[in-house]
Amino acid sequence: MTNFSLLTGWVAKMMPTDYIGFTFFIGCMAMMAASAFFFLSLSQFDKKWRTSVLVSGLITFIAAVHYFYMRDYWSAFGESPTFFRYVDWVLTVPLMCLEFYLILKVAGAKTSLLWKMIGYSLVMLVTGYFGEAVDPANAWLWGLVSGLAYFVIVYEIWLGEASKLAKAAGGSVLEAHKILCWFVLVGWAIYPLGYMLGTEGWYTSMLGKGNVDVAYNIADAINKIGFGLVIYNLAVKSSKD
Ligand SMILES: *C/C=C(C)/C=C/C=C(C)/C=C/C1=C(C)CCCC1(C)C
Repeated sequence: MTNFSLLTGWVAKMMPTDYIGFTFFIGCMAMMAASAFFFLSLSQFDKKWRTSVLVSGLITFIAAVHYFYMRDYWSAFGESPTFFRYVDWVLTVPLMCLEFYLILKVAGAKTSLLWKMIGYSLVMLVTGYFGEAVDPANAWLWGLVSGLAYFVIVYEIWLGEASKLAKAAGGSVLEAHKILCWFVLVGWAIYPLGYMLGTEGWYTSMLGKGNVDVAYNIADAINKIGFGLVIYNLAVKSSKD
């Protein structure tokens, strides 16, 4: 009996119909595989690209660890692991800002750009956390503030200082920057949608209630692994020429 509970303590039971749990499980494996891929590819690149690919690997690796906990939390409590979710984002989104900065360094990006982007993303995430976990009665208001910070990020990379630097860099950096911009505009937009499905607000009558975790898990896979692959691709191209 003791052995049995010890065992079940290690591996929580997964119901075959638990589709949300399934996406946590797949997320865990995908993030792990992506990390191995990025880390093991490092030696093939020029020194100046290694840091960027390393950061891609760190993003998926940090996510893999959080997915391990989130999967477990979900199967134990059947609730959204909101806390782990936001800890993951607070670590990985600034690393994605770092990716923008690193590739734009060739055109003379300054650290002030990096801190600005990290600042916006922290406002976006902290207010999102307040709306989901601390003050859900005003979820729409927190979501609005978070959404504004998100638009500032979109503006910065599409039209602001970052976009000017990308144009100055030209070539494969500009190409990669453009794809990353699309990730932020389209891929990141899944998160506010998930948020509206998971919280109560004026939008609930239009969208209904849905499962926030499926939306977030799909978005994470697209954004963390896809984003990393864009950087990987840039490093492959630039190490050749
Ligand atoms: C790897 C994790 C990533 C790229 C997470 C990104 C998260 C967002 C872009 C979240 C945005 C939100 C809003 C724009 C409004 C509602 C609250 C959030 C935090 C879900």
